[in-house]
Amino acid sequence: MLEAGLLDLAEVVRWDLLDEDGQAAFLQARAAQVHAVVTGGHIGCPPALMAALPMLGIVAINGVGVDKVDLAEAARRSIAVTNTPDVLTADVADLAVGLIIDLLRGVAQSDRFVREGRWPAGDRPLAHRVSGRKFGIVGLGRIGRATADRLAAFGPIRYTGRTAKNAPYDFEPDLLALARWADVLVLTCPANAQTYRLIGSNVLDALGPHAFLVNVARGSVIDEAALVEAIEQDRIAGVALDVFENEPHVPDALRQSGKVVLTPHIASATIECRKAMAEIVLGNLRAFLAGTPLLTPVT
Ligand code: 8YV
Repeated sequence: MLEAGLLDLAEVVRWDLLDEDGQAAFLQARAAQVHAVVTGGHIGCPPALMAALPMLGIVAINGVGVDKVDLAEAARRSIAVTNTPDVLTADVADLAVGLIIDLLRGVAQSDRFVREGRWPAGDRPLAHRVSGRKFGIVGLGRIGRATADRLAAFGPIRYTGRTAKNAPYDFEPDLLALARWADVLVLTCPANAQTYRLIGSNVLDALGPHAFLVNVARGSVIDEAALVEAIEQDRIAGVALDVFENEPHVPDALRQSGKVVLTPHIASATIECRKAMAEIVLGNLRAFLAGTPLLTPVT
């Protein structure tokens, strides 16, 4: 979808498909011919690449997260940065709800149980009720709000973040207090210096052995080593993760634990969403090439 549209606009070089030597050779021969970088939210534009492209005018992110682009450096060099807000909100919120239901009810595990022919030997152990649970949201931005609105059908909602929002949910400024209250803590905050490894052993212990954690934000928001330890020591009931510290690599301890539901960063990966995201990326690039106002500049 996106790549086909890009080919209509300009020459496209797939940087991610070049090996180290190929990347070095490309930069040596053609660095000054690159005017735009198109990238994913969780990939961004590495500082060394940005520095190596003297004519770079735009970094067009095919995603909402801007954490992997040095915005200050981009501003200093007058490089525009765009992202794709709004169009992915519903899909990410939908997946958060799906992960919660899977985590508490054991949907994926039950599927494996049937497929592997284990049913005739006996029923699955009982799972956990979703309805009536208390849901804590970390970051009530667009995605957090959409997630909260869906979860309000299941149980009470409280949220934390930098400031109280105009929302029909209780604001809890103290993350630890929110974790102590919640049965399910859902991470929907942006990745930045303030949220780096925000969820460490103190928050995991505030959640406790009967509570669950869901991450559809960024891997960097959780201290993954602390999480592995909490899972191995039964200090938390279960975890569902769509994002990881070092994607696409997932620690063995997470892959092997029966308390963990894993998805490979698919929150925005629907045909409808990716089509809408691609249209915004292409719209921004067309505007950049035409010198007209960008559709969704990151400010
Ligand atoms: C996308 C994301 O998977 O929006 C983001 O920041 O991380 C994801 O929704 C990714 O950007 C797709 O390229």
